[in-house]
Amino acid sequence: MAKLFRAAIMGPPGSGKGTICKRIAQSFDLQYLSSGHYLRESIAANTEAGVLVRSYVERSMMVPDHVMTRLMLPRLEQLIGQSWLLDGFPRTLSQARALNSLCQLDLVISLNIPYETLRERLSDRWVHAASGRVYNMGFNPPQVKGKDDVSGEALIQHDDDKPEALLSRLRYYKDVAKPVMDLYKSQGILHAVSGTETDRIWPYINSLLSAKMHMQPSDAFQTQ
Ligand code: G5P
Repeated sequence: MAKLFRAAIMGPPGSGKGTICKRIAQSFDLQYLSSGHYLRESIAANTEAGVLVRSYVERSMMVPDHVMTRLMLPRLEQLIGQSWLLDGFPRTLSQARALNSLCQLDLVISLNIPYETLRERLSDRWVHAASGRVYNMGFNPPQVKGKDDVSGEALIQHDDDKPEALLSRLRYYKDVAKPVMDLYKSQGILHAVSGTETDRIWPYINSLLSAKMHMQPSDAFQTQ
């Protein structure tokens, strides 16, 4: 039977979850599921759920747990028998419990990035609204200032990336994430990674994943 590996990345807004997940997915050939991506997709589709979701995401509020689990769990159910990586889900204890009832994670990486770094990054972040492509004027700037590389359309900055909104998002993140991290710590699968630069954190995450994925099935993998 195939060896399976299931991992999740947690971290505050701007901690680099998306950037790191894309690197992991590419390097380790894992399916990559981003809660933010699926939320934006449902908003763009303008479904009943999308309209509801928009009212939360636009105000940078957490989407209710029952909406999130309904959005994410069916996608994971379709991936039974495959290895995957979750970005931004679970974020609350209720989401973590719902996920646990479907399957057991092998590894959870928590990104621990100082507030000042997050503030600097997000105030420099610009996005292409239609596709969700993200740029950072210092780290990964667009080829033409203010324009999306693929469509050439204008980039925008989210209101919730401005400093006053960011501080309250980060406080809220800490409160909600703590019991989730406690749960994964008690299961022995939580690895916290601290740093200010994705390029410096990446080698550590790369070795961690390599070590976990090369363990014997009885040590690291489930076969479901
Ligand atoms: P998202 O889309 O999951 P957030 O707010 O959790 O949104 P965000 O802001 O997208 O996460 P990230 O993925 O952690 O951040 O980080 P990133 O986008 O890779 O990097 C941030 C910026 O820093 C980018 O510009 C990047 O280029 C740059 N960068 C990365 N590394 C470096 C570096 O080393 N140096 C520098 N200088 N720059 C760097 O969710 C959106 C909304 O959906 C809802 C919430 O409302 C959320 O706000 N939501 C949920 N609600 C409830 N439950 C859930 N499970 C939910 N999931 C999403």
